[in-house]
Amino acid sequence: MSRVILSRYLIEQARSNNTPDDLCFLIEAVARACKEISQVVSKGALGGILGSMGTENVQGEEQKKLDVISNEILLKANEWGGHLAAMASEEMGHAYQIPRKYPKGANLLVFDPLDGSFNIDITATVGTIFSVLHCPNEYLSQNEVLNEKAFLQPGTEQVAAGYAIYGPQTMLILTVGDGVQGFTLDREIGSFVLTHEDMNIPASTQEFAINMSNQRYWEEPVIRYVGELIAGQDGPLEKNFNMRWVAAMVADVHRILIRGGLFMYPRDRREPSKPGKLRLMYEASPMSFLVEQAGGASTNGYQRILDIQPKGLHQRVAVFLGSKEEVERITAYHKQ
Ligand code: FBP
Repeated sequence: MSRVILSRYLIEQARSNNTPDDLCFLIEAVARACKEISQVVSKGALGGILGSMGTENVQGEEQKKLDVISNEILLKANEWGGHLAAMASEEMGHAYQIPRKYPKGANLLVFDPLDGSFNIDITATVGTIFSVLHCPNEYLSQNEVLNEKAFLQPGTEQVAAGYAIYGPQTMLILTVGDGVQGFTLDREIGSFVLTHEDMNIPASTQEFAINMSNQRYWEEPVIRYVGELIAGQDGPLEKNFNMRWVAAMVADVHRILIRGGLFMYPRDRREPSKPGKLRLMYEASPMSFLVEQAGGASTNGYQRILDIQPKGLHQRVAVFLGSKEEVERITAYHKQ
């Protein structure tokens, strides 16, 4: 069987699914940047790129060298293409304006350049998460600074989303709204090859992912539900569950896309003003688009994450995503 590489998949999508050409070119540019990030990440200590920058990002979080390097790689790979009105990222306080010397386009690219940063120094899996939106016409102008309100659209408005995962293999997982496709990087030819067509999340599961060390800070519905998971076949769920926590959302979500499961990062009482740890625009929203396209579900405990109207670029949200049966159960507990 002839191998389908990313370029062919995108060209066939443009032909059969009316995926716009500029979106296909944009995704190719993001994929190229992820290949470069994969190479840089794999150098580790040999590349002098481990450890901290000694700076903080807009979230007040320590910036790893690779956070900043990955952010730069994505900016430089995408700023010249003419497909973007602006970019935004976890590592930048404000939107990145396309330099005047380059043409602007009608898409917006939002990303977490390196998700799972605290896994870098221990050579555990990390990844890149990205989301593509259309820039509303009222914000489109070749000459003016883009108002970052243009980004503040609910996740249902995404035209594409995906992640690269830098693990034993480097993979690109992508949706353009026509299911979820998985591509594995063939380093010998430098191409992403379609290896996982139409990925699907089983509706039921026996595996969950949560950081248990936060248990004393959880709200009642989460305490109740995780207690039932741990009670296993002797409890109300009448089946045993396994637990995983890779501490890199891309890895936990990838496992769920491969074999099902439930990923939870609830809000907790450590910082009651924060609705959760994970960011809506460039973590929860793109991952929710992928999960729903693969037949799963994703809520913040009360509503569909894709329906949330963002109020800020770096807004945080509680996340319960994965196998539909369990997402519906934990969401029902929040509503009781
Ligand atoms: P970063 O984007 O700063 O890495 O934070 C997000 C994240 O690393 C997720 O990828 C992961 O699921 C979560 O934080 C792990 O949080 P914790 O370290 O509290 O378990």
